Amino acid sequence: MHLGIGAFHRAHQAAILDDVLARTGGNWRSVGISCRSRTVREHLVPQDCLYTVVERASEGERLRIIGTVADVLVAPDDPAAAIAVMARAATHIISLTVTEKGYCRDAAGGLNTEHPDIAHDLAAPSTPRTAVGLLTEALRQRRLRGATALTLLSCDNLPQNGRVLKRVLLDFASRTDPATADWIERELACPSTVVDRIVPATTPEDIAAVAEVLGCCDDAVVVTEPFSRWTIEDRFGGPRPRFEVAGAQLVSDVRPFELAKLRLLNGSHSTLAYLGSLAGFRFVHEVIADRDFRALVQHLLRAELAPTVPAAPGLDLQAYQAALLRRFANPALRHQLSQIAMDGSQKLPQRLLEPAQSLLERGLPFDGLALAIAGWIRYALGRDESGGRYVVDDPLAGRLAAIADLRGADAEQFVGALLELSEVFGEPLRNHPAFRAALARQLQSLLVRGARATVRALVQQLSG
Ligand code: CS2
Repeated sequence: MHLGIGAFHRAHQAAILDDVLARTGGNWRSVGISCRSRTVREHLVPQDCLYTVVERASEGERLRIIGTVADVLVAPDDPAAAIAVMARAATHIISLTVTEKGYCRDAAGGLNTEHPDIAHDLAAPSTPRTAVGLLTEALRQRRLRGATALTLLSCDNLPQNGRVLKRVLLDFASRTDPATADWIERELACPSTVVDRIVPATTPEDIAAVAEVLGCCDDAVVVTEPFSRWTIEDRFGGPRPRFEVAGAQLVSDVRPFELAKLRLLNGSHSTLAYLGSLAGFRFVHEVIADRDFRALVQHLLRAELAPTVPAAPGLDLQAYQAALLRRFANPALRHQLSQIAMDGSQKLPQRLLEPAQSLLERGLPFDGLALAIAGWIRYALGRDESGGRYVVDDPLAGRLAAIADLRGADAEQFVGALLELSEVFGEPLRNHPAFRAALARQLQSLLVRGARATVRALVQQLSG
């Protein structure tokens, strides 16, 4: 089963499973569950759940048809049906891509019981709306049926995503059904995993281009890059496909790999998204082609992000940095900055704040990170550099808008108000005078001089 069958799952885990089956045979398939919209079901089911993955590089593209999806269910239409498939004994793995906000966590990392959908699910656990509610009900039914040996595989960009998942499930179950909470504690395997593949949202032009090549229309096309990596903590609760034959790394500890991915790739991505959007760019490859922005990302990778990642066998941080600069520059991908910019409040901590804190604790400079974080603050004000308004797509949008509307606020006041968001900024950073001052300085420059001039000034300062 896969919860959250969007483009990312189809281009990553489903394609890896397809490779495994091509190499080893076997009868693994997956049933996808949409947690919100019907679109994926409407696209996939009429085509027998077959779809094309287009791997685009500057030198050309490769098309593959993926055949591992057996069916797609739409949870809001029939939660009981989705739960029944998750609960049956033949389901050995339930993987998830529900995005950072799908875990509905509070500032302390536990379940946010005030989240309206969680409050709904706690009151009506047999007709849940959230991934947490759906899973807990499925686990309850499995427990009653005596079906064990289950693995949940979180594939979202969160540190220790398996632990995060287990914690919110335990918080939920302890309120609705303590016996299931005990079962989760004892029986359920939730290995952490690190996913690494860039998958821009599919556009109508992508669908039209693939139709030209295939000679038939595939409504469920996904576009991605040639690179793909999956690092999985080797701690399954039952049977599993041999993911390693398709290149997945099974390791005893994903921590160094997840820090490398979340900080170097995702941290640079968010930097490019906020500062690049402010500077008027639309796509990742356009920003990275700009000399100053590229120099900023190179500096961040080498001097402020890589030094916060511990060494590990099989982790070559230098090669990863070089590969990232090439991957970001891929002009065939057309990865929109607005896609990366969304949900910043959920993404910032693991991508930019934790590395900044790590540098601060060691007394090391963090100017690039301060600029990147100030870039998010500036972006969250919802006005471009000509004063035009845009929508800030974020679960905290209401609170961000209230801060943006503070009359006559200066950079220091905006920073002060943003640092009050305890879901985003943890204790040590919120009250750190050097951190606060560095953010205010960079934000002031972004407000007065704009993103391009501020990036250039920092790059010159760093090279001088
Ligand atoms: C991106 C990620 O949208 C975003 O926030 O940074 O989706 C990124 O492309 C993937 O994590 C790459 O694996």
